[in-house]
Amino acid sequence: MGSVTVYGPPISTAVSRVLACLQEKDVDFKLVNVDMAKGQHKSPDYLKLQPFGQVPAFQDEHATLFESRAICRYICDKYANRGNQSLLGRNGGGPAERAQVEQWLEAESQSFNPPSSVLVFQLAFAPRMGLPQDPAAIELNQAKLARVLDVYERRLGESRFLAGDEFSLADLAHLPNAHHIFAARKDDMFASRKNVARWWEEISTRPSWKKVVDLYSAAPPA
Ligand SMILES: N[C@@H](CCC(=O)N[C@@H](CS)C(=O)NCC(=O)O)C(=O)O
Repeated sequence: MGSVTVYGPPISTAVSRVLACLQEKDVDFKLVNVDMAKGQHKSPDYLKLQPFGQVPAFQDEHATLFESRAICRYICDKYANRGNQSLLGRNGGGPAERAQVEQWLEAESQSFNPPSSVLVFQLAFAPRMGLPQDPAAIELNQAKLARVLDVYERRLGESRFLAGDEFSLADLAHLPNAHHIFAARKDDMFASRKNVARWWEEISTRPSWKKVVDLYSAAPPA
């Protein structure tokens, strides 16, 4: 197997999404830190890997990629026979099963991520960076996220995981933002919804995710 390199601090949500996928797929990787406090993510060399100057960037012998969710899809396709083999739907599950995963991956990216990433910044990273919090942004995005979680609550009353009865990339993609919201003691948004709380308990205690959280350190926020 060729070597896989991920560039970026593991505590960054988009980086840890890719790391969670690699752990779930049991693929070895090298992690290269990018010192964002020093602006390394905007350096000419780094921009050759990630033209928007963001983390993560990803490289293996065949591809140089950015965008965490696209990287995760690539890892699942390329390492189809390794680790968890149903992250994009079960083998033989067909297009309808894959489409369910894609649908909920899009829901994560288009509906869950916008309010939750504002909350992650406001609640987790702004304090670490010594920046003031914006109470109006927190309130607005908590309300937006609550509406998304109401939809999840109904869905998770019908199935064990978002795309069906198997853990998939769609569930995995939620782990980083949800982790930071929990760490900031905003867990009541999840705990007050029975099915969401059950789902979160199940996905956040997977060994693959625990290994990613173990990589979090006093690294600068991203
Ligand atoms: N949609 C991108 C988002 C990447 C992103 O926003 N990364 C943040 C850290 S989580 C970053 O690099 N921020 C620094 C910047 O935008 O200058 C992905 O999923 O990879």
